[in-house]
Amino acid sequence: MARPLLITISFSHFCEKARWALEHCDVDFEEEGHLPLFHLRGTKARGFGRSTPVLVLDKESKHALTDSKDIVRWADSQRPDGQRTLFPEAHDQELEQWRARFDDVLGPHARRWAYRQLFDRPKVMNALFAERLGRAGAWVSGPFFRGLLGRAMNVTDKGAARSHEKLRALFDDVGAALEDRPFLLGDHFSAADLTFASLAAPIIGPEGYGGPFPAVADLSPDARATITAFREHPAGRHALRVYRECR
Ligand SMILES: N[C@@H](CCC(=O)N[C@@H](CS)C(=O)NCC(=O)O)C(=O)O
Repeated sequence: MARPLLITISFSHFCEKARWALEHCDVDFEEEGHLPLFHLRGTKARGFGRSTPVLVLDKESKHALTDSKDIVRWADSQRPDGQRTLFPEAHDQELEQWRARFDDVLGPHARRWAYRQLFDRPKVMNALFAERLGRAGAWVSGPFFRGLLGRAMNVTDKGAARSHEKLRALFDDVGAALEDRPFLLGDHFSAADLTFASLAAPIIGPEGYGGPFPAVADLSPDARATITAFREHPAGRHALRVYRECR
């Protein structure tokens, strides 16, 4: 079989989740990274829906996985030793509950809060986009992208404040669950920790993030203070530790 192709928005945290799982399970794959909007050339134009990540398993038959959770599960089934360590059977239900909350709440709210901070600092956002568009291209297209992404995700002050609240509540629940165990499902690293840490990345800025990442030091003082608070929260400390030890 040819190497699977991972189509991404390079800096997306949902794509980081898929990338981390594939690397963790020693899958040999190729990545095709895009900027938002341009990603449609990789996804929609080829008949793979809109969103990233997409993992193309067979280019001829167009067999592909179009959701990050399915890519994580598939990656775990490909381990050379046959051990499915990311999905411990005994914890099926618990894992599914965490996964759904991380995918449905943490991922979208962390993204909206982070975009709000980027919109406040066009220079930081442009640096991310300049990697592919060049500096001039990023400056010229900046307002267009802010308008487009802002409308798509309702990136407003009010929206970001609501996201912040949701994130704090979720972090409190994760922190409480970790009071008596080193990992979310017990003694071992699993898809729950991987999903949590990758989707929390936009609000903690972990070292070892597998895609491009905004310059946290150049964000507003308020944004940096919030990131520091998330990093120091027991749940944030867990995500940072998991990045250090398991990424
Ligand atoms: N449920 C999807 C969500 C992925 C998602 O939200 N991807 C975003 C990037 S973070 C995306 O590609 N958005 C662009 C679009 O939908 O056009 C998954 O887990 O794969």
